[in-house]
Amino acid sequence: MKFTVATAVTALSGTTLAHGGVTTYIIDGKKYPGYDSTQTDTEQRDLIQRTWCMTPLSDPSSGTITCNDKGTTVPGAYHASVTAGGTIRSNWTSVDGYGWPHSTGPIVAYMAACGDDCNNITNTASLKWFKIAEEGLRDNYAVGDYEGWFQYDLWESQITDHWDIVVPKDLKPGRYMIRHEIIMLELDPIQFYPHCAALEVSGEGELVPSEEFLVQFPGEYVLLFFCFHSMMGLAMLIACQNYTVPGPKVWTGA
Ligand SMILES: [Cu+2]
Repeated sequence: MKFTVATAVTALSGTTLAHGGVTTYIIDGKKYPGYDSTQTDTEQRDLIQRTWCMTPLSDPSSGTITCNDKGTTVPGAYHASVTAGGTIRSNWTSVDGYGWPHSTGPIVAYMAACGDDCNNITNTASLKWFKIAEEGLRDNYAVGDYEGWFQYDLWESQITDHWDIVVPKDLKPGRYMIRHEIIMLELDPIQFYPHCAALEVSGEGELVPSEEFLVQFPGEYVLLFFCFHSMMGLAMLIACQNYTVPGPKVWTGA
């Protein structure tokens, strides 16, 4: 039975053009359009999101793993205001306007302190990220069972078209980059979909994460451990009942 599920995963997701990303944010109730990766010839302006390419990324040691390719700011780039404790909604769609095209693998979100201005940062590899949210494999599912993943809920917007996360309520105010990422495990090689945007956090918080929570991209991900490297093939993924979401522990501020 489980083999049937895996075959279906491949059949659903195997089209080469089925890629996408975060196309809209809703932050503290306000809507922010994302970069349109289908319109690379026209100049886009006044976005919080950095530029990205619809071609998926498969090398976590590349500089593009941080904020996608090219991961640059557009003219007029600014910071979205959010209160610590406020909600950030990311809408995930394919570039052709349909729902998210993949089903299997985790979704994560990181933040990094920017200093004075996130949009002045050109070397995103220098940022120190802390994880604020993750959705891994649900209990009693194997890696190859697509219903075991929140990513499946996003697949073709069947169950939802967005992921809501909360900015840690005790986080010290300031300017922060947010990095959302879906990791797609059902094809070989696996694919990474990172997206960065600039935030201005307000509130009464006084905390920042300690060193043990901070990581850098590239650097944090290595295609090594069991159930992460899809070279093992879907049969191995199906057999694997445990999946640890890569990266550090989530920092809640508590
Ligand atoms: Cu894709």
